[in-house]
Amino acid sequence: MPASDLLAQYPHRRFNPLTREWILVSPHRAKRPWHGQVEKHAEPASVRYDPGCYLCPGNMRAGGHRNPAYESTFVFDNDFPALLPDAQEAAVDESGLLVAETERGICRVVCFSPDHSLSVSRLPRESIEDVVEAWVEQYNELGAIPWIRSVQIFENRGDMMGASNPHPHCQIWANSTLPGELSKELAAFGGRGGCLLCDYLAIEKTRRARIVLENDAFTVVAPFWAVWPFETLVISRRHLSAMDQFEPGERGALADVLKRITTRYDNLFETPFPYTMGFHQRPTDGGAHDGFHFHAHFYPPLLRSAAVRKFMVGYEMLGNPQRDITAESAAERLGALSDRHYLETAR
Ligand code: H2U
Ligand code: ZN
Repeated sequence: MPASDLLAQYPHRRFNPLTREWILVSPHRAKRPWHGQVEKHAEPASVRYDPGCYLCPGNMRAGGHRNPAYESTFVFDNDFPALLPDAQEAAVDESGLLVAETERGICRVVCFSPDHSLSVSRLPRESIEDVVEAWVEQYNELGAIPWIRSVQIFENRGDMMGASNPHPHCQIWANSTLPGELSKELAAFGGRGGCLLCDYLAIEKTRRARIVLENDAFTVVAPFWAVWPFETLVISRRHLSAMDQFEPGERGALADVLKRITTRYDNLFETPFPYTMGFHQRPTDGGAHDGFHFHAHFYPPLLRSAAVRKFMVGYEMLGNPQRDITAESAAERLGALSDRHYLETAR
């Protein structure tokens, strides 16, 4: 039997070349009965304006700030920032065991639209392009601050992923040191002759077993080393290291793939599909980092229905991450879904 068929049947380890970590895949296990936690079926937000929402136009936020009557995107400094720009410098190091240092940073929130009821999957493409434009501006503006070395843009969608509010929005944390995931990836990109993701895309294009969707500028794959059941990786087809290198068509193309993958996610279990998504881009520490390849990760927790999620506990916390369905079967399911949102086809 070919090795790939055996891997589809038997427990095996897969290597993540971006983080240089292993994950355990147990394809035979997806059939087991489940008597664990059942999540409530989340309904999409129904009102376009919620007077109690701190992100809706014209409403009050914490600390007495009032949102303007914004009509497209709206960016503001997080009222409860995890990082502060003016933290006093201090460091301790006791025998290499008690090691700490102050960290400076800037945290912002980006509202995608004034419409409280929408999500990336349901926003018009042009509105998502406005969001991409806001991200590019923020990457440039924050990245230009001399002590900012990394600009992390991320969206938590849904209660299950800790989002505090259904109003479409994301966060940006820009800080003075490189976060762990970016550091691992940077080392992986630097440790190879050619570009890791250009080479990976070339392999995926010949096999096509894990490609979920693509357009002229971006390919979405269920990566070979995926950990979360329906995890995907959005990779620019052109080698570019950050959003500041987008050509005009690439902003629209990114909006297109983001809308399509989030629509398919919603369609999978006919539910507003929770996820954490975010971009990994070139550090803004002044280095060239030409070898870094721009991409986005989608980490969604759902496994078998709107109600059954994957838990990263037990062996995952103590050993290695583990998954029950293969990346190939996840790609096949996502690839077969429509680009038309289930709420729109129902009308
Ligand atoms: P999340 O939904 O991903 O938690 O993002 C919302 C952010 O909005 C969160 O980081 C901030 C929270 O600190 N926030 C404000 O800045 N002002 C408010 O009035 C409430 C929440
Ligand atoms: Zn709102």
